[in-house]
Amino acid sequence: MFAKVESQSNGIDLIKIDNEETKIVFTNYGARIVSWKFDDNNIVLGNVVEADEFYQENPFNFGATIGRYGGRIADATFELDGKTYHLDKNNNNHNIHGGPKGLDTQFFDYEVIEQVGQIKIVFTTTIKSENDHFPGDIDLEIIHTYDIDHKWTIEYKATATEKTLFNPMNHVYFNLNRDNNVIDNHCISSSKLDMYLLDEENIVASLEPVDLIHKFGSESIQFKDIFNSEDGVIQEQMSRYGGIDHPFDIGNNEMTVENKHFLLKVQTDMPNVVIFTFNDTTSWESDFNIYKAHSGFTLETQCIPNDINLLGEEAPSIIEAGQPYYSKTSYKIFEKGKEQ
Ligand code: G6D
Repeated sequence: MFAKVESQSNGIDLIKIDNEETKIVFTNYGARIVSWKFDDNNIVLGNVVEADEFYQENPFNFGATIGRYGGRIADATFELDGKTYHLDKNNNNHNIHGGPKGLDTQFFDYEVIEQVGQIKIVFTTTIKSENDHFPGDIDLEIIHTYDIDHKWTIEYKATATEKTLFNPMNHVYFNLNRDNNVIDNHCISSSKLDMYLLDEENIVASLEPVDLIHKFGSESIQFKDIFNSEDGVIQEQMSRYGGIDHPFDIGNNEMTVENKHFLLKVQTDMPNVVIFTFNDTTSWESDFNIYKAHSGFTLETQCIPNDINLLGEEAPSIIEAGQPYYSKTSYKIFEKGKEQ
């Protein structure tokens, strides 16, 4: 197992890790994952060859670290300790993914650490209140670790100068199909799959989620069965969004997604997973845009978006000044029919 760094233009470095059967690539631009291959099969969406042009244009946040706040904050406004904060509106009337100067647009410092059986890349930056208008600056370390049994782990370590919101996640899109065809055939599984419903503008409408395991009578559900559900409530949501763009509660902090070739296991200490099935790919006018609806799906491990407006002082995304923050998510890929 070894790592090498390749510099492209625009300050973009690619950090390429080779673990024989699998290969994974990260970049300092947005501390993002660019590529993950099992033999010749791309299991994530990205562009290694023209990363320096592709990522600065791509509006879909491919593989990026998202923060300081993942998802939408309704009306780009929230209250904390009696003070009202106004954020940039970069999604209709709302703030999404931390605003236009979010972590996905930042160049990170980084260090590559090669250890026995694993390689770590430690990315560091400071999130500045003057850039995103949330209270407080945050010193942030994001550690991507790749280990010999094909597991990618992301750890977030942060400390804020003031009480603030912090809700980071990674916006990687997976596609486990060998032919990269749409992900409708993938199955999601967990001991709990409770889906929160959204209003007309993608904002969580109620804190009473729909129990999909109960609705479908199984802990393992194909995306296409959700997309084509005849259940009135689910059907309304699917036709509004063209697929899934919803937060979930999962069971025992883990879930899997699989097709007939691969199984992806996700473990997280974050309270929710937002699943987004890349429902509308048309907004990017570029020769790079080769994507159709459902070309991939995300598993954004985070606190429920807009938690501050839904839960006030109880919002899990609130962090206190000077108190170390830590969270961890891992994604492990298995090729079916092989012992690992
Ligand atoms: C997120 O939930 C959102 C989507 O609505 C958005 O389009 C995407 O990021 C870029 O997953």
